[in-house]
Amino acid sequence: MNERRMVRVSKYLARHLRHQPERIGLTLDPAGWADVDELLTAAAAHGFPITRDELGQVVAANDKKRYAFDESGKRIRASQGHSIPVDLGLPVTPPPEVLYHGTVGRFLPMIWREGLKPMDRHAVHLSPDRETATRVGTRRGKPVILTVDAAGMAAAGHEFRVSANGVWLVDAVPPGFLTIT
Ligand code: HQG
Repeated sequence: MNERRMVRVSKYLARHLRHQPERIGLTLDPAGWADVDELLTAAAAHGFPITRDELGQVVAANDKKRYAFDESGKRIRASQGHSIPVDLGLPVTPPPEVLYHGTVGRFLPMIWREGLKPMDRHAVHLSPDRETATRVGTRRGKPVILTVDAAGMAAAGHEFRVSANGVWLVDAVPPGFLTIT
């Protein structure tokens, strides 16, 4: 499977496992799981056939480990990034002292005013290191890295969860916990 095909399949999965399962008649359970056979059948029926082997390769080799099978291998879900409501069932986890958020300058006036909001997703995504945050910010332009006082937020009662692929999730980050470095 070449890189181009890998990216195409990954984007197709993102669309239907995070955002619009109904577009191909797929139903996710409340934790975001789709039945693998149903997914492959629905994709083929909607003009985008994927083999079981390709699916396995995308799950295993995807650069960010965006997707995961359940223990039986019969179900698949996105590890994070949903816009549809899902309860991933992740436990509340004490975060590291600081986490990072990569964004771009044009969002800063709003961010200083209202903090980080989930926007179209169901959680704010934070990165454990600056390199990852830089990659996230670069998607939108010249990256600006914000440092989040995660320990301070946790002490103030904010709940953090970490996805299967290492993305830290929180409902919101008030401006008082943000600094630019
Ligand atoms: C910004 C990708 C104005 C925020 C990445 C971001 C990540 C505000 C954008 C994952 C704001 C939302 C998530 C406010 C936040 N006013 N702008 N109050 N609060 N923003 O894509 O964190 O490839 O939903 O800074 O690698 O960029 O999809 O979030 O620029 O892990 O797996 O609003 O998506 O992963 O954008 O990225 P997003 P994100 P995948």
